Amino acid sequence: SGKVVAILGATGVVGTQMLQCLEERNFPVSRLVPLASARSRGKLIDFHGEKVTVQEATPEAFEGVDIVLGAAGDAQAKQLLPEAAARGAVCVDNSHAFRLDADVPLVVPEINPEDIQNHPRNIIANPNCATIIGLVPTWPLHQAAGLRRMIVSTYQAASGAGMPGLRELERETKVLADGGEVGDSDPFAYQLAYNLIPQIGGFKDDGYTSEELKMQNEGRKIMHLPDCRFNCTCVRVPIVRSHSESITCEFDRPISPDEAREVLAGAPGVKVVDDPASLAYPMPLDSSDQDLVYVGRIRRDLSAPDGVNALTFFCCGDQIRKGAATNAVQIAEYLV
Ligand code: 11C
Repeated sequence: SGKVVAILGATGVVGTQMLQCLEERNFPVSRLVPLASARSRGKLIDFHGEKVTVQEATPEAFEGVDIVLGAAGDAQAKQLLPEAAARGAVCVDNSHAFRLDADVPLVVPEINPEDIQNHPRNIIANPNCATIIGLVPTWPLHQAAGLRRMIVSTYQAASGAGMPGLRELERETKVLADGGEVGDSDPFAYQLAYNLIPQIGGFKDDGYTSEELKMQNEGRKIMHLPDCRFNCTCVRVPIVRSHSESITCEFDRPISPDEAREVLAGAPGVKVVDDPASLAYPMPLDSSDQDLVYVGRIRRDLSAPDGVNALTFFCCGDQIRKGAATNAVQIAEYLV
């Protein structure tokens, strides 16, 4: 017997991917309840070969629902998920709204699945996509050598900003190919095509953006490493999907690139693509529409004071899949 599963934000980039992940992974769904804003009410979506009608997301729509997969924004999540939880549903939420609340677990199943069990508010949070993609390969290295510090630069795809971001990159690319002018670049602050934008989210303390602080604050909570030090720079790049990250990790103990490759080869959720001789390294085109995080370019950090306790690597992962939908469905699998 399956579960009644609602998707809040079923028509967006992440919601659509959640539906596909539920199908692919044969999640036991007895009834699907796709929910969206009033604008999308009545739309038909395909699920396991049948048409299902999108309903307006109201508190009453969660009656009888067992599991909610949240793919809406912070405001909608804050307003509606407590209503769902009060009606007995367990919510796996992809928004930022609850991630740092002490009584809400924040989970990457490859890292801290044991945290799923304790969800007193019936809400479990899915981390930010750039956090998940960076931590999946970092965690097994931490287990091997003890993580002390992470320095991260991200290269984040347009679709990280949802359907509007995806459509805007497509529009700009076409306009420029036709010799036109881009004009306003909503939802981005500047033209993204043929450009890079070193700002994701709003500016906060010390000149860091909200996206950059998510890596630190969510990373510490997920890995249970409250003293781990982070320095992150997040950059939007004109890529359709799959976020990439250049990561330098400093450890308590020595770890060589060969040892790291061996550890990562046996780690869940990771695919090692690391053979410079044959020009094999992770690229976002290759990791798009895949659930694994690709990792390569693994090498010593030549700038590390002791020379042996730090590594640098490059990773790419589909932020709509592992960075959002797949991770949420994996958490839901633990609930059943
Ligand atoms: C981006 N990571 O690529 C962001 C989007 O906290 O879930 C997701 C923001 C979040 O723009």
